[in-house]
Amino acid sequence: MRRLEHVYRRRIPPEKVMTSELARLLSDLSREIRRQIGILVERRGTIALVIVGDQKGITIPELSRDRTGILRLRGLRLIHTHLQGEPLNEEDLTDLALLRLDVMVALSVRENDVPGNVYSAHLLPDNREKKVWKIDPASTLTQLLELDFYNWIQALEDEFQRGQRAIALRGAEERAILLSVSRESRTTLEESMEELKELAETSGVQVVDAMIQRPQSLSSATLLGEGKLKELLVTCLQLGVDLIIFDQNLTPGQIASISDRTELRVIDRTQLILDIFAQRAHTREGKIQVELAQLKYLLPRLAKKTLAFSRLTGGIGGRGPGETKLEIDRRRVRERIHLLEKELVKLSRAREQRRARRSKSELPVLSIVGYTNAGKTTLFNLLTQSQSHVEDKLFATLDPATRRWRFPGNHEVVITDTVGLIKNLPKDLIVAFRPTFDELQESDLLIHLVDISNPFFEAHIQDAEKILSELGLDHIPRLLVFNKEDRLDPETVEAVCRRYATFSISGHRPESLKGLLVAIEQRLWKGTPSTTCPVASGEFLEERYHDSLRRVGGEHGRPF
Ligand SMILES: Nc1nc2c(ncn2[C@@H]2O[C@H](COP(=O)(O)OP(=O)(O)OP(=O)(O)O)[C@@H](O)[C@H]2O)c(=O)[nH]1
Ligand SMILES: [Mg+2]
Repeated sequence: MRRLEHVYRRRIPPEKVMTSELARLLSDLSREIRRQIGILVERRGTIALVIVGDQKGITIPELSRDRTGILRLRGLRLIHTHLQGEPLNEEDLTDLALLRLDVMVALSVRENDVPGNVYSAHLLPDNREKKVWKIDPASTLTQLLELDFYNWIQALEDEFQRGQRAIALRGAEERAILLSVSRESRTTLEESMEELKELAETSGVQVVDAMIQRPQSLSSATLLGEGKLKELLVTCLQLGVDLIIFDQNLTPGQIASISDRTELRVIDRTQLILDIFAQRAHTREGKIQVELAQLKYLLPRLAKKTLAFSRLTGGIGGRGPGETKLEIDRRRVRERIHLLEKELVKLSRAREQRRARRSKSELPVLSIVGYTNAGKTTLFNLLTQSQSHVEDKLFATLDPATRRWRFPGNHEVVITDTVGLIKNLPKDLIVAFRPTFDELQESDLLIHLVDISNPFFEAHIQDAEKILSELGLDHIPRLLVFNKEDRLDPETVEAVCRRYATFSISGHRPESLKGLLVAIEQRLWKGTPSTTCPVASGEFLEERYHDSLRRVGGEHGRPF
């Protein structure tokens, strides 16, 4: 014990990996106790830790996690003994990667007193072959001692940083690697990944890489197997990224174990969507709803006290609506949830009154629903000549807008623009936005708008229908309408419309709305069965429609 303790007093000159005296000492001690012995050495040559293992290996205890933002090598190297002269094994390489060690060295202990082969490996900067580490050929202690360690490690660090810089920085945005791990079909995963990219970009994240993994079996703890986890970490190190966004929703335990193993920040699809909502909520009610959803999502995950969340206080995932930061303390989270819920009840009373006022007027209510980015707000603006915010991003609209609109023949309706739908809409979000969605219950007609130019529009129709029925809205008459017809050739549009027995419009061309106006009028005032499809045929295009289109919006588009 005393001799082992004395190892701490040794010092290695900064320009050397090791000294021959120390190598000899470790080897002798190892042979005597028949156990591996390892030392963790700092850059300046002091010995941070002496570890005694067993015959086959050593276990490195939890290291301090002082990190300063960017991911880099830890500045520690591990030098340890191997009793049988065996080369570096899988566990050694795992430690090298997961702990981001400067270098991993194994010294063979031989019976005849002289240390035998020396094995070493180090991590590699970004490279074309996508290699993670380099295992050096077996060498001798003398060769190892010849290495100018100080300059070698500086050069390696420089190369890492060059690799990180090679990805152009777009402002102060966050950079992330997207990851999808599932047994589903590759096309499904690719489709979903495309959407995740859009979501990430919408929330202001620069996507540096996107990986899809379809393992034979899923590891319940980390989803990814050990080997993939290592690769992921080294890729992050090579690219200078410390944020991973999973396309799958992770359990609290999975988030905890992945981020504990890798020290990366890990967020999942739900958190990303919540983050976008947090950035976009503008009204008081919207902000409260989003914060409530975030806190409810966070609460069970706080039980696992992990880095994942302690690190999230700043950036994505830890962003509350407006400039607020999400609270990390469980008790305070509970109190806050309670407070927000009370406020929501108050606000929903006001909403109730507004709704009562509206229903007294007995005007039919028309709501535009559909997948996010379908063009709902564009159509709403066109019809009501409003200036609601339109953007080629997901979830441009969070706060539903409502306007009164006069139809041809003096009919009046109330039109509502709504929050976009998306597959796997987080449960907490649906609960929080319940009052908003509940308002849709008052609708007399839902216009289900679909972006026909989106390659995945069929899945979008299904996803939207599924959510509508989950929200208990499937009893309301629905009109499926394809939007953005201007983006495809007319034949394709026609074929799709025929298949779905409906028609198409373009929110960018007012003259394309005739069929829609006819259809709405028939549904709302003439009781036409909802299965037939009134395609805008010549006979419908009476003067009054032309007239009404000229007046689209006009003085009738006032807030209601
Ligand atoms: N080419 C073309 N683009 C359209 C059409 N309608 C809308 N867009 C564009 O599609 C994008 C999304 O439009 P929005 O009206 O914000 O879509 P939304 O359904 O309200 O989206 P969220 O509120 O985010 O759910 C914008 O860039 C619009 O300019 C159309 O008919 N043709
Ligand atoms: Mg919108």
